[in-house]
Amino acid sequence: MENMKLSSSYDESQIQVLEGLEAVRKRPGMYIGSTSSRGLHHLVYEIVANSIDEALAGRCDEIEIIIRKDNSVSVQDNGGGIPVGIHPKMGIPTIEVVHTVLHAGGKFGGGAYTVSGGLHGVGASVVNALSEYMEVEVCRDGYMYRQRYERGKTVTPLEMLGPCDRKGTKTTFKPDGEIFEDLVFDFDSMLARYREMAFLNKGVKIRLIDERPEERVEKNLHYEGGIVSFVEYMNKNKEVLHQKPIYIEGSKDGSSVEIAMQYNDTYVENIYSYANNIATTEGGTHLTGFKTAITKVLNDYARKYNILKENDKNLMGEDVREGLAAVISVKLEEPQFEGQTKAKLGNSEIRSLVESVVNEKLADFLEENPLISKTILERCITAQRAREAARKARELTRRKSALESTSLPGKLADCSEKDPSLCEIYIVEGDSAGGSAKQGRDRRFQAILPLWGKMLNVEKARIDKVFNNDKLMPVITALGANIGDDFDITKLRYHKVIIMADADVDGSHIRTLLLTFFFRYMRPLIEEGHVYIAQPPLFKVTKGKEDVYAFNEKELEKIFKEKNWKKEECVIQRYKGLGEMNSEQLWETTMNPETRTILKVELEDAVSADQIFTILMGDKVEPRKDFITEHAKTVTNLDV
Ligand code: 28F
Repeated sequence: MENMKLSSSYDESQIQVLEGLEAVRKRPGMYIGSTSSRGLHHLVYEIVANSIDEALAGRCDEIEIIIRKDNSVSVQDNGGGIPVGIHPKMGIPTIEVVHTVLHAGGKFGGGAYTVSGGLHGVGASVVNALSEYMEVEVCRDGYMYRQRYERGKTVTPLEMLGPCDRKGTKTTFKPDGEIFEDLVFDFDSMLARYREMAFLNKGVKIRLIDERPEERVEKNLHYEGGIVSFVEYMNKNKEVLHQKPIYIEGSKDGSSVEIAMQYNDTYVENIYSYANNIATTEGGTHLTGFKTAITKVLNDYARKYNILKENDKNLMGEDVREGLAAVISVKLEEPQFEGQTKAKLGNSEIRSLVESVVNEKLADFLEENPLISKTILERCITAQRAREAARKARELTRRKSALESTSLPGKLADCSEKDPSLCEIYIVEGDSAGGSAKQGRDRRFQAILPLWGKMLNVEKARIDKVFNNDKLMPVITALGANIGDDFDITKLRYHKVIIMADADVDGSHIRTLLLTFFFRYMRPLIEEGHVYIAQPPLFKVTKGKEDVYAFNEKELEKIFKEKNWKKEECVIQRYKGLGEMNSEQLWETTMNPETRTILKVELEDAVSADQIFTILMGDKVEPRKDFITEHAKTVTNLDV
């Protein structure tokens, strides 16, 4: 009888299994967000998350991720190994349940097993369903086992391969070309991701290997300092106000919080928050608790020691966060993720936990380190004064614009269309290019803003300087969405903001400065994909009556080959700047949506973007030299 029951429940669950994974293949977006490059990378993340769970359970300290030549990926850990015994409810090996039953982790592991969890917490079965094949090898209890699946279906029963003296799990999978739009893994974004993982899980050694290039690349990511190392890494090209990051931790009722923070001499606030190792880019209760508490603690200290005098106003949040690099990592049993992208922590108990831990321990730190406290508070007070100055500058601009008949900048040649989603603005450096752009554009939906005057390096300036800068103010008013904390993307007047500059050193300088400005003061503009770089051609090739344009030397060669033209029979013109093109040529090559190429500026990873802008625009010369030399190398390699 008992046997009968077992086998009948086996059948039922098998049917359920197939339906489950079929559903994943039918609607992959529901489980991994999308089938774009992002979804593809999410597969690896889901598998690595299982290894991280093993690390959190104290059974694993090494994880290796290998990208193979055929774009399959292997992930291996030295954890306990996925159990292989027959699952009491399902009547098949547990490892098979884990890989073929949807939500196996939550359903069968008691729910609380995972704390690292992927964005959607769906695990190995989803990755399996979306893979051409998956092979899992487990070492445990002295033996090695293996099982293979294809598109979610078991194709070989669990095999026992022989004795094995290690422990752990190795999963190899190849994402399914029938599902994903893009099958190529991006090493740099994976490096950033797993470096972050290594910071958040101190002591865990993550090795990331790329076998695709001729010379394989191997990165070892291992930080005994955890999030303290993370903050040091964030500040590595910056001058810091105190040598060691401040580290605070505490826990209560099964939840824990860890914070590392260090001030640098820039005006930028960089706070990264995580819940169960998941980046909470929309913030949440842990971040709110942290912000409230540091503002209170610093004000209390400043009052107590008379750094703020009786008639002085309290420091505001933005004053105490200027130049602050910080990481907040909380771990909790039942995280509630809210918000548009489910990247905002909602648990209210975490707010009070973070607040009380920071209130107590940051206050202790300040009392014990009076010199550091003094440096930090002086800096906060300078920030407070600058904020006051900025407010005055802003009021002045508001008053000024109220006097003028229109608040739009005089140099702007606006378009007639009023629906922002159809409008484009070209930001053009200089006079002559601005002129041809104005003549060449389609004035129905293309606006032109020529830039004038001295550019401000925003990396070295506070917001009050930005409001006083003749070059940036027109950009701010033309876009119509304000800046900094007041930035409001719903007010944006053009959904495509296109930077158009020459392909030379000056052009690249203006591009970098504008991008830095957008990154520091209008970040959502970049994050939501509104910023583009125009690609004017470098060459014009003329043969008889035919003109062809090329964006670089490679393309030039391609034209000769494809058209079967001899160089001697052609006129090759090399454009030194946009100004050399007449308005028709500019329209045809760079502005006509039918024929132009524009590059969308994308922000894959905020930590490295921050570092690159600091390197390019900051004070330290050495890192800039290193960066430029390194990139010069890449360029030579490309040319070879
Ligand atoms: C390369 C990917 O997936 N590693 C994993 C384990 C270890 C255990 C486990 C995994 C039990 C009932 C769910 C071992 N010993 N790497 C991995 N290592 N899963 S996944 O258990 C799974 C749960 O259903 C494990 C004791 N307990 C758990």
